Amino acid sequence: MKLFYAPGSSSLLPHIVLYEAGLPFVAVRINEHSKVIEGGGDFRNVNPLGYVPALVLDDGTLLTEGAAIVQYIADQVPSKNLAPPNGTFERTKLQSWLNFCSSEMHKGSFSPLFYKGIPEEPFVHGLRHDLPISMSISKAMNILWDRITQSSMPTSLSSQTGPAG
Ligand SMILES: N[C@@H](CCC(=O)N[C@@H](CS)C(=O)NCC(=O)O)C(=O)O
Repeated sequence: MKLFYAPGSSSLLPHIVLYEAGLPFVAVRINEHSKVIEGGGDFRNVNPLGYVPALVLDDGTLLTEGAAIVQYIADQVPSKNLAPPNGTFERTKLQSWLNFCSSEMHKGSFSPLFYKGIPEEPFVHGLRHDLPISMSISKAMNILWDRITQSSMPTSLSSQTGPAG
């Protein structure tokens, strides 16, 4: 397997899970802005969507979306108990958290901070563009923090209730 990653990005999640799984893989670094693969090549020829993480299986199949990739990896090594078995409610709760992290936190809250065109000036056309971003971050972080502090430290997100309680 090949994991295409960029430092300081959400590709850290499947990177960690691959180590936890103990599966052999090659980590291939890309520049997320220029889309150049370290060692040569255009990353868009690997993943036309242009973003990491991207996992290329040994048969050449491409898998994208962090939430799906980590579950795929976990399912390769059921003995490691990295995720509850498919079809159980525990698995559904894990999926609930993963979806919360990728939508509410990642794309909904933090991604806008990395847009190159984001203006320094908080007012654009008379509207404050920074408020929705900071409110979204604050809401998502509070939900996550509440869940973590309401219980003893979780060994896995699936052992907790979902984001809604
Ligand atoms: N929906 C994707 C989003 C992945 C994503 O936004 N990756 C960022 C790094 S954290 C990226 O590669 N951005 C560069 C781009 O979108 O061109 C997922 O959940 O895996």
